[in-house]
Order: sequence, then C-alpha cells, then structure tokens
Amino acid sequence: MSLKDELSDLLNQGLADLKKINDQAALNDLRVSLLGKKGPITKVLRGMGALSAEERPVVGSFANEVRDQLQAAIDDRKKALDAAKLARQLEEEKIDVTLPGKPTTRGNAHVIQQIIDQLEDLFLGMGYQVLTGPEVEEDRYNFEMMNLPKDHPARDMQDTFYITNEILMRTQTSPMQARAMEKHDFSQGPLKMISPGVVYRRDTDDPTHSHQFHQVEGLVIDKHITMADLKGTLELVAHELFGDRFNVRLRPSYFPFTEPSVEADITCFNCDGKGCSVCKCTGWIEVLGAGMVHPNVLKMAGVDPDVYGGFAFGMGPDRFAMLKYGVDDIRNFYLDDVRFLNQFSMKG
Ligand code: 2U9
Repeated sequence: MSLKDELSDLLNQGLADLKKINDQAALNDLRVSLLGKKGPITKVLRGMGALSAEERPVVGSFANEVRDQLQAAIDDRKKALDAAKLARQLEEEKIDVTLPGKPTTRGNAHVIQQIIDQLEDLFLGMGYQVLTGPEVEEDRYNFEMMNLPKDHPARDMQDTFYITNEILMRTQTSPMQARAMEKHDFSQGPLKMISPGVVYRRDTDDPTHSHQFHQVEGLVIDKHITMADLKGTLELVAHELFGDRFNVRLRPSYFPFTEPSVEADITCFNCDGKGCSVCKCTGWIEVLGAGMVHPNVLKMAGVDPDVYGGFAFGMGPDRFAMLKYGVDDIRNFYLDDVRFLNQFSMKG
C-alpha cells in the first residue's frame, strides 16, 4: 500500500473511531494514539526520507492535511462532549427554588444572659464601661487586692477551686475591677465600669446554691463620690428596670472590700410592698450588696485614698432570674434542658 493510501485509511479509521467515543478520557487516549509522537502519522512523516523528490511534497502536504482534519474532528468531538456534559450537569443539579425550605431551630439568649444584657444596656447608657476578664485568676487579684489577706476565712480551700497555690477559679468578678483600677489614668476622668461574668464557688449544688453562678459588679471611682451617689444610682437602676414606684432601702452590712458596707433591698414586686410569701411579709426583697470602696483596696491598686474614693456594688443575675420568673431551683439554669430554657425564648 502506498503511503498516501495508508494515510487515507488512517483518516477514515480515525474519523470512524471518533464517532464511537463518548467520554473525555477516551477522546484524549485516541488523540494521543493518532497524533502523538508514537502515532501512525508521525511514523509516516518519519518514513518520507525513503520517497522520491517528486513524491515527498505531495505526501507531506497530504499527511499535514490528514493531521489537520483529524485534529479538527477531535476538537469538534471535544466541544460536543463538553456541551453534553454541561447539559447533563445542569439537568442533574437543577434546584427547585419553589420547594419549601427545611425548618431550622433558632437559638436564643440564655435567660441569665438576657438579664445581663439588660443591665449592660442600662449601665452603658449611664456612661459605664462593660469590662470582662479571665475566669481563671491570680490569687492576688481575686483575694489579696480585694482586702482578703492570706488568712481570711473566705479563702478557705473549702470555698474556692484552687488550681495551684496562686491560681484559682475566680470567686467574684471583682478581680476585673482591680485590674481596671490599677490601669486607669485618673487624670483623664473617673472610672465607671461594670464587670459581668461567671464566678465559681466550691459549694455543694442544691436548690439555692450552684458551684457556678453569675455576678454583675459595678465600680465608680472619682473625687468626691459619696454614699448618696450610690443610693441615687441604685434608685435609678430600680426605676429603669422595674418602674418609678419601686424604692430602694439600704441596711448596714459587712464586706471586706467596702467600708461602710450595705445590703440593698427593693420594694417587693409581687405585693408592691404590702407583704407576701415572696418577701417573707417584709415588703422588701434583698437585691444586692454594695458599699464605699475600702481604702486598702484603693491603696493596693495604686489609687490614693486621700484623693479618690468611690462606691461598688455586686448583684446576682441568677437570683434576679429566680425572683422574676419564680424559678425555685438555681440548678435549672445550668442543666441545658431546652424545655426549661425555651420558656424564656424571645421569639414570642
Ligand atoms: C472593687 C471594690 C469593691 C463589689 C461588691 C458586693 C458588695 C456583694 C454579692 C451580691 C450577690 C455577690 O453575686 S453575689 O453573690 N456582692 O454583695 N459586691 S460590694 O465590691 C467591690 C468590687 C470591686 C474594686
């Protein structure tokens, strides 16, 4: 068979084979076998040395033509396969946007977080900063700087989760206040802050005790702060949160970090002060502890107690939530039972 006939056969056979190809990989294999370096056309072109000078250009140009035709046919086949693949994908991956969506359950702020959020909003509105800090604390910030020296009974191993001798789970959020006081530049103005967060006590859990609960503590330090500022602030908070008919009453108390110290009561929301089971017939409900910051606490944070002073208070959002919603067991807040938690959903 002449080289020209061989090329003609190659072309016909190639075109026939191409028609049978149905996927990209097979098409690529065929392209390599027909037009590749080891393919028949390359072989024919290599064998042209044996041809006469007249035959060589004729066969050469025919070989080029065969190669171009095959290449064009391969390109067309590739385009057709690509288009078919795309059409198949469009069909298979079609989404019916009119189908109803799957319902998803939306989360909800925890009931205690809702109370903390409300307090944060209120204090932010009065120009306080909201500062949060570590729950694993240094003894120095949690106790020492809060006027609770090494031999103080509140530091008992029975009451505190110690991690090492000097590191513990904070028992109050006041270490954050000590940190802030230490850092504050009083020449720039007063320090007004609240520190909300979780605290830990080595208590046995029961309906009124939890080894983990929340605190929102507040601190204001400036020149000329008096107990009247404390009472005015607490009254404002009570009026904002509950309404103007709520009064605040201060009773003397004791805390190591404040002097004088007070406990604050608010008119019973259940009986409007008339006396009921919620307020144990007193007409008042104890809501927080407070006082004027102890001079030792100021000194230890590097603040001069002869120039600066202030008030501090501490409240328990867990207790607020229990009073507000009539929850009789604090452990409910920490069991993560959605049947309990969903009762405080804000989704309406
Ligand atoms: C600094 C100085 C003083 C914060 C205070 C209380 C009184 C208090 C309790 C309320 C309920 C804790 O959550 S609770 O169990 N707190 O009675 N806390 S005065 O005094 C401070 C804080 C920071 C630098």
